[in-house]
Amino acid sequence: MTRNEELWENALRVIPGGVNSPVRAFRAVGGSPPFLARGQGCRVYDADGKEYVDHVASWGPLIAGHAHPRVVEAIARAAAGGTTFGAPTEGEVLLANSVSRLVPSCEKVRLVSSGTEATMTAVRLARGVTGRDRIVKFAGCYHGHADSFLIRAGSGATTLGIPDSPGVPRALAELTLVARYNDLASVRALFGAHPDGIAAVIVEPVAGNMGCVLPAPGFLAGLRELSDRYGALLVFDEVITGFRLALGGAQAVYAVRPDLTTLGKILGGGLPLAAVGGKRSLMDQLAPEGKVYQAGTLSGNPVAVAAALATLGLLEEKNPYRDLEERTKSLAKGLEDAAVKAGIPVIVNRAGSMFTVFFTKGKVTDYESALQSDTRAYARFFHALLANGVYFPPAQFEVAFVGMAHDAAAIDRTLDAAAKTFAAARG
Ligand code: KE4
Repeated sequence: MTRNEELWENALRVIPGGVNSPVRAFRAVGGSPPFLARGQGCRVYDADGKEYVDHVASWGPLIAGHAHPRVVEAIARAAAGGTTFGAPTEGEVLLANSVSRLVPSCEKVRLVSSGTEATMTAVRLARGVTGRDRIVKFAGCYHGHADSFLIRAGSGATTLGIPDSPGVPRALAELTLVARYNDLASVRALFGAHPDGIAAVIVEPVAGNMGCVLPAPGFLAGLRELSDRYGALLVFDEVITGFRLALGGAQAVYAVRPDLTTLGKILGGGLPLAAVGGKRSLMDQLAPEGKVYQAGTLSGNPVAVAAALATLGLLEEKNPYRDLEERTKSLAKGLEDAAVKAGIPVIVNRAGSMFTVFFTKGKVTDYESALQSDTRAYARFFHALLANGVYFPPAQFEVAFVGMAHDAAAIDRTLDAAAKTFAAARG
């Protein structure tokens, strides 16, 4: 029995599904996951010592790669001075100022420990400020696992076939209205039905949780206009796209300014840290300044803040976005060319350095079209890459990433593995 198999058997006995987050369990692709023991740059190593080029990047945070020396050093230095105080620290002020400078719509920032906490806070704040109860989300978008979001949710909820989770009270679920991504008419209809009842529209400005789906021209601006017309807040969930697509996130790329923004993943540099930010007039409604309550023992944790400051410092200094765009564009084209050569229907959707290989013929522009993908073909693709030392997301409805540490040798290995995989699939 390999070490991976031993660990898996033990994990299944003591952890639900053997994992601490469902998408890690390989349910969508079959088989059992390797236990990762170490990461360095763009490579990870499993419990049996096998090396993989990592395109999961812990589902997005590791734009600077695994164990970046400057991040590790910042963490070690912070930890040596104490790991948490439950009191204000200088680092939190420095980080809030950096976020506000890089994402100007975030005039004020509240730090939390996960993307779910950030989106949960944003929706409670919107409801508290507007006095309205309904929210609009989009089928296939995933905003973490707070009750109001587990309605037609993407990511692991779709992967596991539970986009509407048991345990969410019907009375609450009914307050989440679901629109179709890239379909402004579906949003207009919901506002028409509830002209004074919608507190917020929450959207992934580039979707990552139905696989990568880009906003159609005018879609985000249309949401801005509708939200303004009906007095709802526009919330950009930039937990994936924040600091991924640009230093200013998707809102900088698409030049649409939301009322509230949620950030996470890259912001924490690999440690548990996320944030909600927005207009001063809105953020000051949060306790203790305002009455909308929100709290967290480890919110703004000094070690996580140190990782965040080191990561944002790296991104500002290196400004890797043009290079990441070019390298990811070239990888995406190589993957598509290899599939076409083998006669396999594949569409690669890409935004910056996030992308998804969809096994489908038609364009993927929303949840319905994403669900047309051949998830069994994706599973075969995934395992063939894994066997060749390339680690892709273990689910069709996720995004893969290229980071600063993906060197030419890593990209070549991914392309070679994909070409071999497609050729073998052609038979
Ligand atoms: P967390 O609570 O997992 O930190 O963040 C929730 C969240 C919020 N918003 C967006 C746009 C997100 O993508 C996420 C989390 N993403 C998934 C993967 N697509 C996290 C991986 C997992 O669930 O283990």
